[in-house]
Amino acid sequence: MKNISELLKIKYPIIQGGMANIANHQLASAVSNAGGLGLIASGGDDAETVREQIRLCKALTDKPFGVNIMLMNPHTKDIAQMVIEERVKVVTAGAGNPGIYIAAWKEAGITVIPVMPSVAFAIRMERAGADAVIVEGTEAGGHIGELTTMVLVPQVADAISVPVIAAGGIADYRQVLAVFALGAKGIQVGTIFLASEECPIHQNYKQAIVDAKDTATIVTGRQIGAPVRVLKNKMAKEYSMLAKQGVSLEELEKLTLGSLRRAVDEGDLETGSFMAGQVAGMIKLVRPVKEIIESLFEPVDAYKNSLRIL
Ligand code: TUI
Repeated sequence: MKNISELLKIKYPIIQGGMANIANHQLASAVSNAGGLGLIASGGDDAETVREQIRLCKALTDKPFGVNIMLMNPHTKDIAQMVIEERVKVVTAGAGNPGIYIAAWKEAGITVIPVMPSVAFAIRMERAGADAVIVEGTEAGGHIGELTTMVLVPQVADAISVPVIAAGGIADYRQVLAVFALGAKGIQVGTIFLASEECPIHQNYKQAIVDAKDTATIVTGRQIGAPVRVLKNKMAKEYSMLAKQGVSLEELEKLTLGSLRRAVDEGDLETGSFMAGQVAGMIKLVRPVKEIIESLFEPVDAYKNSLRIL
């Protein structure tokens, strides 16, 4: 089995999460230049908006980077075609089933990495031609599944033969060691990059991550099958109330993406939706992307001989 660094032609086996409305060319190029795989998030954007970000990213790095496709996006079909035209190297796809696009992406030489919340879906995606899978535990921020990283990673690693990339609950080198021990060959992290100098979000959002305690996040919308993890605030309570009242999934998506923009662009602490993983409680500093990546892996190098697992 190829390791993740070889598969993606990167220095460290780390992918930056495809955070909607946040992960633009600026963050993606910083991560790729620091030796990870940066991702441009498509969120709810149209294909031309994402194409522009890809071109801006190409101008800032000659290293590989990828595009994350959020499959609930109504523009998914156009974006799926556009990434082929733009010769994007890697596509990650979450919040749905990318099955119908995989053959065309593979044909175009794209490395395809779907995000999964369950073993059954991982088996289906391996059969459909996925090159690797991202296994995302419920500790993660944003739209999540039910199972924890601790429980899901070893089960998926046992069930498939393509490499597993663990996501959800990773913000320091101990958690990197833990997921490698569980069978992962790489990591995807999002929340820790929110607290990076290069992350293009409002200062209030970064400060909210730095200030967060262990119990700072809650999951909204679980009752209606649209669980989204955010920092607790007035907006989170309102969202929960609306979800209980049976507002449609489409309405809730609009509300979520609208309020995410208020968090990201305006730093609106009351009505913004500050998506974040449980690890927000561990993050104490805003640092450059390069320093974050090195801090995740350099201690791992020092420990790996004694642990013999990497
Ligand atoms: O997609 C994410 N995280 C996200 S997307 C997002 S933007 C958004 N805002 C409001 C509503 C919806 C989205 C914010 N955070 N993570 C990847 C992920 N994928 N987590 C869970 C899944 C997933 C869930 C079900 C993947 C596949 C799936 O089912 C596939 C099937 O057909 O069984």
